[in-house]
Amino acid sequence: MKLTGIELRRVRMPLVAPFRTSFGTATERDVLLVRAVTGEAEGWGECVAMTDPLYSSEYVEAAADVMRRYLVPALADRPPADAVAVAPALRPFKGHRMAKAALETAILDAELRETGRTFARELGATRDRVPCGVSVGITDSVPELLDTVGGYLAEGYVRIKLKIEPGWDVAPVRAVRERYGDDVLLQVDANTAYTVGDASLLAALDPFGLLLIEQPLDEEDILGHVELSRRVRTPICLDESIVSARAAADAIRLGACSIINVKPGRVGGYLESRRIHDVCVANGVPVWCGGMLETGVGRAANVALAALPGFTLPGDTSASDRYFRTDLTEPFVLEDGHLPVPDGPGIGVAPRPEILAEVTTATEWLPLA
Ligand code: NPQ
Ligand code: MG
Repeated sequence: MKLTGIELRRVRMPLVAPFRTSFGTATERDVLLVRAVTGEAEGWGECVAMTDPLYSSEYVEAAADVMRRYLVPALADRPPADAVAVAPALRPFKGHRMAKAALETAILDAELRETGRTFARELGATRDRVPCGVSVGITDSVPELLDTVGGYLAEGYVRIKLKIEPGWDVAPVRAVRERYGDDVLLQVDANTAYTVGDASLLAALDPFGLLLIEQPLDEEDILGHVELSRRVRTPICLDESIVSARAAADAIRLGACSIINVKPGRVGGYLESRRIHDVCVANGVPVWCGGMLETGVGRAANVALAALPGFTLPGDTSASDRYFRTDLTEPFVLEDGHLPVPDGPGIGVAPRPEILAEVTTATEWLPLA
């Protein structure tokens, strides 16, 4: 594989509806796409950083900056023989995992396309479709939430995740259980909005039979999660805290969580995601694939990852129309609550040129040779 250059492409994708979490409300997705060009192919990666550093410290402008200032020049100095060589080449630069993940993914996609291999097979996928959940934002009222949840259940989603925050937790969970019953697979995500002092409040969710409580406390509060795990019966799942396979192994060993959400951007890529999967399987910890409101580019790769055998819980790998009226790629459509794992070379999809042109706000070419 010989890389000739990297293109950074900023696109603006309006969301079908505002998405509110404990850290803010998003009305559009500001996406940084990476296109890796080799002599024989091109590959795509989607950087999942948000416009603002509200989910984690990363944000789109910083990701573009670190790529052009440090990461791409490092690859130019020491051209990677393949995608496996990318992470070691970028290791001197601390953090910026979402930026590194997007670069590695684009290069891996290009490499696999050159040789006709699929992302799913390369990662070790064992299924050709994956069950899908949906993440439901905070709404202005409980009736509005019930309508939204009812719509998703009617579409066939096999699991509902409610975003929660102090003041919007027990009441919406109770309302969904009363209206839709105890058989609905239901979980909640706090995006770090609570403190360990809220343990009894979170224990009040125990009677509702939730699959898990996701990231209740600050991302650095590992011992707080250990303490909370002892005081709450519902399984604790970590998202923001799990930034690497080492962080996953430590959190499991300490008893901070009993379930892990894997987001490839958060952990620096799909190869590190596979290592987290392997750590979880070795420890008997269920793992599932999170989501960052990806376009079809990021979604395709996530669906391939979610097809690995340790992904035993439905992911946030929703259909394209959960977020976008028009996706960049051919849309992912829910079939019987599942999405098909792409079977074409690489990630198996690519942006549709006319749509890409319409939503692009900036492009930049970074030559490598
Ligand atoms: C989570 N995602 O699991 C995230 C967080 C999240 C699907 O719930 C713009 C871009 C808005 C990324 C809102 C889901 C976002 C975002 C929430 C990520 O914690
Ligand atoms: Mg989360």
